[in-house]
Amino acid sequence: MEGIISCIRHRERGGIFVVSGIEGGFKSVEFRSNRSFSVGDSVRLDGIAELEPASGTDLAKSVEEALGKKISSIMRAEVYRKGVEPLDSITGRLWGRLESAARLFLRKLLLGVPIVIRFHNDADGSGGAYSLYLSIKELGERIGFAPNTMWMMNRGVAYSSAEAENDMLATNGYSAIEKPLLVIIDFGTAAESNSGISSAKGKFDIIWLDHHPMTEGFRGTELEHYINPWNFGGDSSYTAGFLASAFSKTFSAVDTEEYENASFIGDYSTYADTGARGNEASIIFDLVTSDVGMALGGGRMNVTPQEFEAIFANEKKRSELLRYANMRLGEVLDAGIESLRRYKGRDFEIFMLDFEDVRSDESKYPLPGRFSSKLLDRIVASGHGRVMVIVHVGAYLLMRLDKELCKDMSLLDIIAEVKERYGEGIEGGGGHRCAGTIKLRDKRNKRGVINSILGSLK
Ligand SMILES: [Mn+2]
Repeated sequence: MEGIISCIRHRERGGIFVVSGIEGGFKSVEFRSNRSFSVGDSVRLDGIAELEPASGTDLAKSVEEALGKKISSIMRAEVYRKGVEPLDSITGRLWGRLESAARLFLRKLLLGVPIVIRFHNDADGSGGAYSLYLSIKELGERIGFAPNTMWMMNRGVAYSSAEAENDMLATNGYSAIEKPLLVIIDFGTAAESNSGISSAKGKFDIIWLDHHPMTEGFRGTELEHYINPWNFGGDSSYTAGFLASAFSKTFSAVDTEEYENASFIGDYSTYADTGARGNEASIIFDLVTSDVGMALGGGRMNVTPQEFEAIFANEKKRSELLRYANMRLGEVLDAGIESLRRYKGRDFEIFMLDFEDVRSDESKYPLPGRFSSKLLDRIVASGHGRVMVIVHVGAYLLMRLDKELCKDMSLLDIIAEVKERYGEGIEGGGGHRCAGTIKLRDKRNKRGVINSILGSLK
């Protein structure tokens, strides 16, 4: 096969080369050699034995043409439909944007250019990453290529410059024919991410799939491939996990319904179907991403879709994790209910909890965000209507509104008011209408901020 070197993974001597060439159409293969080549070099690959310089002057051009044809042949024409409205209408409106992002994605994937896929550490973000993983895998079985994907779990909802640094480091060992790609799933749509965006912008092409309401001053919307259902008549219920799944449906028809539902369930979406498959996956995604060390072994900080796949395939491990998650969640909720403080709102009840009263040293699961939602469920199930929950831990305030109260009130307004009132004292804040977080710059101001919120709700 004749082709060009499209990516090099540098080693001490020689490297691992991705050769993108033509053999009855576009094809890319990985090849190890101790010879030295540069990105863009024309080469001839004879069997698996040798990589030789080649001199086809128009080789780069022919490879490019073949690549374009290959991508067009992979892309699926039909819009992904679930038979659910208004979900399908929103998908229909953003489909063109998903398609153009997918063309970029496939280009990088087929050329072996590094792709960093960063996902939020919850069921929604993980469900999206997992659907995308399954789709890439299916495509690989169908056409064969040398993918260069790196999966990164993102702790928290900001893409800060620390994360950008990390992603740049991860791709530093590679030289590629074009910029690496960064894919963001389910986080980062707030001004706190601006520094990460400006660091990453020069080094990466970026595809950003999120469903958080955009906060003022967020600069990610300027990116060519920033896709958010809020811009297409949708809202937070159209989860990022589902968006990532729809994205992968532009090039693969692999069944990801279970993981779409896991993302709906995890994010309390109105599209969640608690009677269908997805509940267990949702719990496992949440547990593993809350406490990777506990689920996968000491010292671990990251989890990949391959590891989720191994858990799903291992019945013993799977049920062990589910049992543990249920037991742990039950314990922490029982303790939480015991330690609640009650306040009166205008025409609703406010329940507040200091998370320090219930957390344990032995496990990070459940994380306070997931816990706050479950605590709200528990309170509502015990017969309370129109409820607000505030859980505070360290410099964080996590707030939840039950469905009824959320019809009349939005946490985004409360967060905006607090930001306005405390200015620089608030490091960040955002979320959704019924679920939101405020991060203070100094946790010593927490009592004051809480009192001011309670005061404004009287
Ligand atoms: Mn989400």
